[in-house]
Amino acid sequence: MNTSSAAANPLGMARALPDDVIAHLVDRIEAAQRGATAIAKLTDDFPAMTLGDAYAVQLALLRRWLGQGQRLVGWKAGLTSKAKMDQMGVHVPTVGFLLADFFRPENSVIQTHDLVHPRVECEVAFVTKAELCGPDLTRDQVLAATDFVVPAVEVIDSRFAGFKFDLQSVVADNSSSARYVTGGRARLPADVDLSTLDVVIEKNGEPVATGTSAAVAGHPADAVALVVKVLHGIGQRLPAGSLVLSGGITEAIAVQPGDFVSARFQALGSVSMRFA
Ligand code: OOG
Ligand code: MG
Repeated sequence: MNTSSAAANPLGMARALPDDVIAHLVDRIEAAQRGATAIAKLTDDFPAMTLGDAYAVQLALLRRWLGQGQRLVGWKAGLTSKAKMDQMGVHVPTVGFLLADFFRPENSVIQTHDLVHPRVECEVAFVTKAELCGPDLTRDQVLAATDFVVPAVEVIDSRFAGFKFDLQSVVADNSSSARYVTGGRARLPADVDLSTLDVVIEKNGEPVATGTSAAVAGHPADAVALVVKVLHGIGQRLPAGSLVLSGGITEAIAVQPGDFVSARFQALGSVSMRFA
């Protein structure tokens, strides 16, 4: 990836805050993520913060993690469905990075002591086989560059008190990324109609949310194109072999220690986990 400081000054996304304030905000976010502590949203103290500043914080945080030996495995779309946008009160899609450390295997026990207030959401995940870049990829270009799709559950965890934030704050907080679980059945994109997959999230055996994959940007591949477009705006490309989470299809569901969660995807099988 391009991690030069030029990339931290996103193309077309004006910056308002000076570099020392960006560095201070990276410290705040890193401390909240490491300590699993809720903090006030960043715009409370820095109301002039722009979306460009927010992505500068996110990319600086990524550089920091990579410098500590973490590995980037891909990117996620945030707030690509109406259900998610309405739940969070933020109506602009975002991106966040995915580190190898965020991964948890299917059917594993996910600890909550190192999370603030986790929520689960079900998403179609893409694994790419060719580089994707640019501001206006088509659905077909995304599908042609897709190696396979696989069902996923993302465990999001806002570091902001009450899980309440605005666009700038959530982007700086890496779009609430925390954990993700892939599982079920991997399929070739040509073998499934990705626009009409029904999904159900079950918690402790009860259905708690239902939706259909068209909810994310009209088609999950369009959500991937959106991710690539935002990446283009912040000077990044999506390399071959990336994992992309295309965004929560339904509203996110809060989980507590002891909860058993299973997300069932039409044609893709299910992804289950327990929280402790
Ligand atoms: C922001 C992250 C949203 C999704 O799939 O929409 C997200 C949040 O809701 O905390 O990951
Ligand atoms: Mg998500």
